[in-house]
Amino acid sequence: MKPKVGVIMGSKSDWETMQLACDVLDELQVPYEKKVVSAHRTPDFMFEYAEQAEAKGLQVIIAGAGGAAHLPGMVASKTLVPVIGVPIQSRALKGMDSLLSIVQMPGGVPVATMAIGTAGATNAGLYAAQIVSLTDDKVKQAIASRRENMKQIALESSSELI
Ligand code: RP5
Repeated sequence: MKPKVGVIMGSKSDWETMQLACDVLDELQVPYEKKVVSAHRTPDFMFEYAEQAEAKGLQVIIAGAGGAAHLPGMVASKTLVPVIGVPIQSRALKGMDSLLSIVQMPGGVPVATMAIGTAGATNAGLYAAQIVSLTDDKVKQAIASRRENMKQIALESSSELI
């Protein structure tokens, strides 16, 4: 199936976090592709990827990066496909560097910035699926049943309090 979501990350070392976004997309049966695309190590490839995203049929791009995390913003500057940024939890500054690099976009070029680390990656997968679900009822149903499941688990967790 043709990918509807592009999951990109600045380095293979980001995969441990970014695989959580892919897990959600797998669970909700949203077709996606995943690639290492680096703003600093492969800048030409980054621009090519962004420029071709729409024609390839991507409806949304999830971009994870850490440290001087320029990937989401630079990709957003070269495409009208919505970009979701995931700040990777860096070792030196615990992801505050990544968060601030991604979230402080100048007015006019938006990036939907998620939380630092694993929660951000999971929510990026869900947010991307919600964008896809605007034109795909099967995905909408899958998201609704995931929410319902989460609600039941939370309600039942009261009985586990000791
Ligand atoms: C960023 O630099 C990547 O997104 C990664 O989070 C960080 C460190 O990359 P490696 O040195 O581990 O490849 O571009």
